[in-house]
Amino acid sequence: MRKMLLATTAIAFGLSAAAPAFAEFNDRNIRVSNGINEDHPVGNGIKAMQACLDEKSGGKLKLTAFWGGALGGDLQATQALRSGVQEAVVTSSSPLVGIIPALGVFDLPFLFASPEEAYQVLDGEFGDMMSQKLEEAGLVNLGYWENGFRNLSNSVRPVTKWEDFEGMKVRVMQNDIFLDTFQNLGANATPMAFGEVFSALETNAIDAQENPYVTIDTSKFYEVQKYVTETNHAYTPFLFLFSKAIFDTYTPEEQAALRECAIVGRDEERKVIQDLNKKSLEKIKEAGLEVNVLSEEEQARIREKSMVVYEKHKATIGADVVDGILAKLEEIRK
Ligand code: TF8
Repeated sequence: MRKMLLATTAIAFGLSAAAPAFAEFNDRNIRVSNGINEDHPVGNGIKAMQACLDEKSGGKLKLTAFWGGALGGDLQATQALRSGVQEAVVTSSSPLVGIIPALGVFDLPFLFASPEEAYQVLDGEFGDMMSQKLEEAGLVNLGYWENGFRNLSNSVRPVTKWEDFEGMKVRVMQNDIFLDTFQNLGANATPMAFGEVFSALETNAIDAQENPYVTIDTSKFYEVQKYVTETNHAYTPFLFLFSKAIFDTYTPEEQAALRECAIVGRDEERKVIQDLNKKSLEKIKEAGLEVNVLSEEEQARIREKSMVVYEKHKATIGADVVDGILAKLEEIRK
């Protein structure tokens, strides 16, 4: 009897030890909305994130990515997260300033001077502080992925100095800081959702747009543009946002896996961008576009002319936020 009991205990014990190691994980289908296309480095990031999730959750946490704005534009998708009807989005911070004005700090012209500098600010305390504000708006920021340094493309003339912007119809994101930056340079700036940009360029409803090389490449803007100028006028981050309403229903293990794997994905995405940037520029040139790099002198003139935008938007962004990031950058640059 005693022997039998022992044996049963051993079996029960053995069973529980062999019980699924992923009991803390439920089958989850996580829809991730993207405005850009799958061949953008975000695609590589999502793959790396999925591999990490597979390992941690035994295949239970599944990302299903949607591309090319199939689930709506950045803003629309973000609102779907806030109301708890969609899980995730990879979005630029810029179209979200109507929800969280402080995010406008990243739109200030010529704020960051290098990707490394941006990573230090975004992956550190300052980035955490902004994530806190996002959380208050119902959005869990799983990490700062990269959109990157933005350059100008247009169909009318080479831009080599700020005077060349005069009267140019430039599409800007739905964001007053970008609007003012280009208005201030003499352009006729038009806010527009990303999904409308290609056809607006194609029909000449607008002359110009500004985005990183990898986007000019993967969204095929080079097919409908003639000139590119490396302006590096702003570095915009991507946010990997999760619906807080949905996130809060997940187990702590699921939440931790998502947070950790989003960082694995981020690192892969940033790495691929660095490589693709050069290849995209080559592709743009091969497509026959004329590429200009602003001289240091012209870059300095544009930067100086753009500084009025900082003062104009400081109160809306929050003086503490603007002063905070400038102090941090000063510290990094020492
Ligand atoms: C823009 C942004 C976009 C991204 C993308 C739609 O120009 O840079 O490329 O936010 O997700 O609107």
